[in-house]
Amino acid sequence: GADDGYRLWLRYDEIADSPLRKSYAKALPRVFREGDSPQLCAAEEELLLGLSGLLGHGVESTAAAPAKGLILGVLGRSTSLDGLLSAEEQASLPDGGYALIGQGKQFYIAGKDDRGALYGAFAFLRYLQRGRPLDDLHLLDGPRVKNRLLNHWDNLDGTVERGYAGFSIWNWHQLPHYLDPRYTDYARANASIGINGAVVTNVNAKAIVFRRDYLQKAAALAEVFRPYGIRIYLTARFSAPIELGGLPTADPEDAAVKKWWQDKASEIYALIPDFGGFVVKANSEGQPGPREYGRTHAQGANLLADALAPHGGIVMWRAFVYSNEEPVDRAKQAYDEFVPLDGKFRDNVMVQVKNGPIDFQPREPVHPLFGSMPHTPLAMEFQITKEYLGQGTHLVGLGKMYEEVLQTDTYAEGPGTRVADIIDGSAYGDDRLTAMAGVANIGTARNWTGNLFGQADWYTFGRLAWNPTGKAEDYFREWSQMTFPNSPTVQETAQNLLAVSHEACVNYMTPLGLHHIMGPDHHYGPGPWIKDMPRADWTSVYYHKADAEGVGFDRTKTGSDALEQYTSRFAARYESPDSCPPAFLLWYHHLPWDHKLPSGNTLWAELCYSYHAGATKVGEMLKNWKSLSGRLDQERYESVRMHLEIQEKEAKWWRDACLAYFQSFSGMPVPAELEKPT
Ligand code: GCW
Repeated sequence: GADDGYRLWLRYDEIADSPLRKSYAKALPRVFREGDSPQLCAAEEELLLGLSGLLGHGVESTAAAPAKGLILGVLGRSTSLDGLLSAEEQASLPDGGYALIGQGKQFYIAGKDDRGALYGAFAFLRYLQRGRPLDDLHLLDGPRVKNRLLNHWDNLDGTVERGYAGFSIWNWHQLPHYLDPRYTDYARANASIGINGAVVTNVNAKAIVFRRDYLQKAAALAEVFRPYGIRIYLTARFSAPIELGGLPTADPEDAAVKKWWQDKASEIYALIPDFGGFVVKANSEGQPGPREYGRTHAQGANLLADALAPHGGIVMWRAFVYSNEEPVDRAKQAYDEFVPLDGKFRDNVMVQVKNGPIDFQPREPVHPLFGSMPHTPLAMEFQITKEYLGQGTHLVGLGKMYEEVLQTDTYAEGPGTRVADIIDGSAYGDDRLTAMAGVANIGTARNWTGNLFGQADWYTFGRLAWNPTGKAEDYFREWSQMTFPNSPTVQETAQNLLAVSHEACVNYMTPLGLHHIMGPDHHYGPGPWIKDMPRADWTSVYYHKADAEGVGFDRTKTGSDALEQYTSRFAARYESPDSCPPAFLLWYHHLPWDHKLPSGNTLWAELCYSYHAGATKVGEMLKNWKSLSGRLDQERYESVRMHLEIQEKEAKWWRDACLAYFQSFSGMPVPAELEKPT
């Protein structure tokens, strides 16, 4: 039948393999929940929904522990779980952790706490959705990062900044009394991948969200989220004390300003007792901030942190700042501004850092702040929405990019200090405050993300926030199995598309370390020629610096020396053009067009081969998808096919536009074998 993708990866279609289905049905005739917290009740409800769907018949709950069936509870509180785990095992579970255990004819979902039970229920269902055997079930898991958040860049008027899946799902006009069932499904989907926080407003914030009626609306959302273990957060506009409070200043050292924020925090917590805290973009791209009063980012962050601290809230202060003055190298600015502040933030402040030093480019080196602020907890900010990666139309599995970043060795505490180790706190032996945030790609589109494969980016982000050392391919497999159940062929193809697409995108957009050469403002399509913008660092020519001699941004000692912001072990890999990995060559070096690469090709020829390889790969992706015609529902098949047709056309557009532009400088011919029309 028609399938609009609304159910995401929580489809719960009846399992087609009937021996498998029957074996599950035999093992799981009923469900018993011991305890009645809202999270346990939500977990049980999900189990009944999921089991009934997967098994093809109603599964019921019972009032006492069954001799045969599924038992759900919280360790230390539900007596039916007593003795289930060894003391050692139990102690190894972090908050939010769970155990899935099979013992004789009973199966247990044992949460370390209420949230853990909920995550365990979703993990158990995932197990069945993936057709895994129930024999000898003994699985312990828990989150390695404490705060796993979606950042919605959603405006109160319903538009979404850099959103490509329709409008905001938050209907502020109808809140707090009308609760769209979609809010519950949103919470279920997030809980299923362990997301435990939602920042529902744009970082380009409006003060009005702190007005009482808006806080009541936010409180209504918080109530829907609560059974699913999700806390609500809001973005704080730094000048709110002026705009909303009528004060003459927002100076963080002003007593009346401090009082205004304290009162506001108390008002918020009276309405939302588990309110998460504030995310702040200050003194960046026109947003107000402490610098206007000659104060530092630390003083600004601490003002809000002090207001939230008595209630247990946190501040996530963004490091995405760059000054109004024209910089020599924008990539260096956040580091210069924040490193001197290391150790000056309150205990409940995190600095939230984008994965790379420029801005969510198809590929960037890791941000130099990772590993450079040992006394400040750093939160990772990834983009799930694909602002610079083909937006709503291109299929680009972001998981590979997340993994590349998280696995990068910063050498900050010696070899083996991966970004993942900094994010989960293990690098410095301090995991009191850890976080990963993803800028959401969700909107009112019937399938939530517009592009069906955008669902995979949401899914993979959540799984990696839970375990930043995880492997993207494992999560691609899970998503594909759950999204296209009952068809291994479709699953394999989907998994493969996710695995190859990021590299393909980098190749047809910005190979060899090129960056920021897209169309202006909207950031869609090629625009290497862009040179007239209000700021030099919003142009393309600022970044590629192509001329008759060569191309690339010299960030070594002879140039901006951005490499100096990294550890010397890290920098050593990139310093010399001869040993610099080709993927970052033009990020760090300005090189002649005829520079010889290890492959034996000239730089110009390598650029041509890379652009062509990217476009060719998209052609293969389309062909592979088309081979699935008839193997899945027409609606999802067609939707992906049409998007891939666009992507194929636009990959060639990127290739041809960029090569023609760069050729006007290099004056060199495109290698003959690439000249065949495609
Ligand atoms: O990526 C850029 C976007 C802006 C965004 C900004 C930021 C929310 O183009 O739209 O604003 O980054 O992250 O603050």
